[in-house]
Amino acid sequence: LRGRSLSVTSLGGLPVWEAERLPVEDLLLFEVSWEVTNKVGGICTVIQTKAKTTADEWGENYFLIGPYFEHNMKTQVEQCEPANDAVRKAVDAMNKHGCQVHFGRWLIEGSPYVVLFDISSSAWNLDRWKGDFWEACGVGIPHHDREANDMLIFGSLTAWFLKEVTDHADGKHVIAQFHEWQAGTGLILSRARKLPIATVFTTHATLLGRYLCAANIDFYNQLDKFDIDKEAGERQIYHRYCMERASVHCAHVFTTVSEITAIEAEHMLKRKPDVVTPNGLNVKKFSAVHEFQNLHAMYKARIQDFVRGHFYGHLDFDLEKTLFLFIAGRYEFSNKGADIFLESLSRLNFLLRMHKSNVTVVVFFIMPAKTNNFNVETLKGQAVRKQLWDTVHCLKEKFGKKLYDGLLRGEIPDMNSILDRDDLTIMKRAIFSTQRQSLPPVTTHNMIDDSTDPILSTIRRIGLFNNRADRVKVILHPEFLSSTSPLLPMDYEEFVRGCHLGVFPSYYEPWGYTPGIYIVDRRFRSPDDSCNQLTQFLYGFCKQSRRQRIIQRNRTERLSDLLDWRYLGRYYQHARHLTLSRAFPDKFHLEPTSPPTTDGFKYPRPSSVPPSPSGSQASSPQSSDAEDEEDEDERYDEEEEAERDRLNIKSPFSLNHFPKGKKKLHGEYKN
Ligand code: G6P
Ligand code: 1S3
Repeated sequence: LRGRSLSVTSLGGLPVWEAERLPVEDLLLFEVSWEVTNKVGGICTVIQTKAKTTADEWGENYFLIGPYFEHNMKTQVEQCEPANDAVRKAVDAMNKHGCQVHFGRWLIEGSPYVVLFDISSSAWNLDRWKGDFWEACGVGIPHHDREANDMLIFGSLTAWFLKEVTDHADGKHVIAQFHEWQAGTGLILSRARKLPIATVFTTHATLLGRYLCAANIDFYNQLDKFDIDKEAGERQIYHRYCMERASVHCAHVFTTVSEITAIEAEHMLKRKPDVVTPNGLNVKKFSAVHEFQNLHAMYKARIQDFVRGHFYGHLDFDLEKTLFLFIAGRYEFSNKGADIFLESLSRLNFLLRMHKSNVTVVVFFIMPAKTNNFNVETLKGQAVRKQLWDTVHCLKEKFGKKLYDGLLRGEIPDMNSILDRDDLTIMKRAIFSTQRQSLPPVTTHNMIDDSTDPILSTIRRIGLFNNRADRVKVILHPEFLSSTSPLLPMDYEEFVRGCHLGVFPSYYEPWGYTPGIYIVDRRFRSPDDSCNQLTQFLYGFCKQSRRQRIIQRNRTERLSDLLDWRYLGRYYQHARHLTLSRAFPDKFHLEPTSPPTTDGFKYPRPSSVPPSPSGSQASSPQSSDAEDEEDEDERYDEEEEAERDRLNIKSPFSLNHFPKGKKKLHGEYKN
C-alpha cells in the first residue's frame, strides 16, 4: 500500500542515443553519498541495489565515496589496495597529510570499490574548512549543528580527494555524482576550485519538503505559495538549505527521483531537474515459476516463530489465520504515514472484533529510533519459546526411543506409560513457564524517548496494547532488520517476502516502490477520509482467502520487471552523458534527442491485470483453505491466461498514474 501515488508514465521515454556506450575505459566515475555503506534511509538502498548494474558497465573505473564508520567497515567492506593509479595516489597523498582514508570492496552485489573518509580524524581542520567554504560560496555553518559540520568535513575531504585524482588522472575524464545535500559541499568546493570534473547532483528529497510536510502543512496543494527563505529560516535550517540550493545550482546536471519531486524541487530549490532518475530494484529472476511463493512460506515460518516467542502465554490466536503487515523506513512519523496507519489499525481492530473475525493481524513498525538495546521482556519471550522447543525435542527423543525399542521387540508400547511421571512434570513446568503477568510488549527495545516517542504515544492513546481481545497486534522494532540480529535474524528482503502486506501510506515520499495494489489518496482527501480509505483496504485484505492472496502475490511479483535497474539504470546513464557533454563540450557531443523508444523493455506478463483482489474476488470471502493448495500452478496460469485474453490493454505504464487536476483518485487502480 502506498500513500503517494507515482506517475511512471515516462518510463518508456528513453532517448535512442543512450544505447550508445560511453568509452568507460577512458573515464572514471565517482558516486558520493553519506549513505555509502551506511544505512540511514532509502538512499542507501538505491545506491546498494544499483551498484551491480553500474559496476557491470563501469568495471574497475567505478568508485563510491562515503563516510567511514568502524562497525560498517568491519561488517561490510573488504579492505584492499586501489588498483587504479590515480585513486591510489589520491588515497596515499591524503593519508600522508594525516587523513584516514580507507579503501576496499563493498560486499554487496557488484562488489564496487569504496573510498571511505574518517570524519572525526579530520575534524581538527573544521575551522579552516569553514573559512574555505565561506570564501567559496558565502555560506556559514553554525557550530551547534553537528550534522552540518560533519557534512562540511565530508565535502572538504571529497573535494580534496577529487583534486588529487584529477591531478593524476592521466587524460581520463572524471564524472562525480553527488547524492543529497549531505554530499553537496564536495560538489560546491570542486566547482569553486574549478576541478575538471563533470558533476551531477541528485536530490532524493528536499530539505524544505521534509520539514514542511512534517509540520502537517498542505504542501502539494500550495507549492508555489511558500516564501522558502523565510520557511527555512524559521525552521533553523537556513544554512542547510543554502548548502542544498548551492549544490543544485553548481551542478552541470541536476536530477531527482520522481516527477512529483521534480515539481517540488522547482519550487523549493528553484531549478528544474534535467533528468528524472526513477529508482529501481535489483530484481531476482526465479528459475521455478512459483519459487517466490515457496520463499514466502519459508520466511513466514520464521516470522511465525518470532511471534510465538513474542506472544508467549497469549497465543490464543491461530497462526495459520494470522496476517503479517509492516511499515518500514526512516522514522518520520507523519511523513511516512505512521500516524494514519495507526489510526486505521485502530479502526480495523474495531471492525474485526465487531464482525467476530477469526483473523489476527500482527503489524511490524520497522523504523529506527534511539534505543538502549532489546528489552528484557522481548528477549525472555524468545528464550521461553526456545526452552519449550528444547523440552519438546527431549521428550520426543525419549518417546521415539521407547517406541522404537517396543517395535523392535514386536510389541506396541502402552501409550499411557510411555511417558513417566517426570516427563509429565517437565511438561507442566514448561506450561507454567509460559505464564506472564504483563501483556506482550508493543516494542522490542528500550526506547530512550519512550514517553515522547510518537508511535508509542499514539499506541497509548488508541489503546492498541496487544490485549487478548485485540485482533490487531502491534510490534515496534526501532532498528533496521539484520540477518545477524539475535532477536529476529532476517534480512529486510526476507522479512518482506515473509509478510503479507507492506503498508506505506506516506504523505511525503519522493519515491516509493509501488506496484499499485491499493493507492491511498493523501492529496485531495482529508486525513480522516484517507484513514477510512486505508481501513477499508485493510479490512478487505483481511477478508481475502489464502487463494486470493496467492494470486495477488503472483501478480505483484510480475510487476517487479517495471522496477528493474536493468531498465531504469538508463536514466543514470543519460545523466552521465549529459553532464559530460556540458562539462567537456569539445570532447563529448550530445546528439539531439530522437523520438523516445522503449526498445529492449520486456513488458511484464500479463501486460495488464485487473486490480487485485477485486478481479479474483470469490463470492464468499472465506473460501476453504484446504482447496487452496490443490493444483495451484495450473490454476494460476489458466486464470491469468483468461484474464489476459479478456483485457486487451497495451501498456503497463498506466499503473499508478496520478492524473493532474483530477479531484478524486481511485482507490484500487483500474486500467
Ligand atoms: C505460498 C506457498 C503455499 C502457502 C501460501 C500461504 O503460496 O507456496 O504453500 O499455502 O504461500 O499463503 P498465505 O498468504 O496464507 O501466507
Ligand atoms: C529518500 O529517502 P527517505 O527514505 O528518507 O530517498 C529515497 C531514495 O530515492 C526515496 O525512495 C524516499 O522516498 C526518500 O525518503
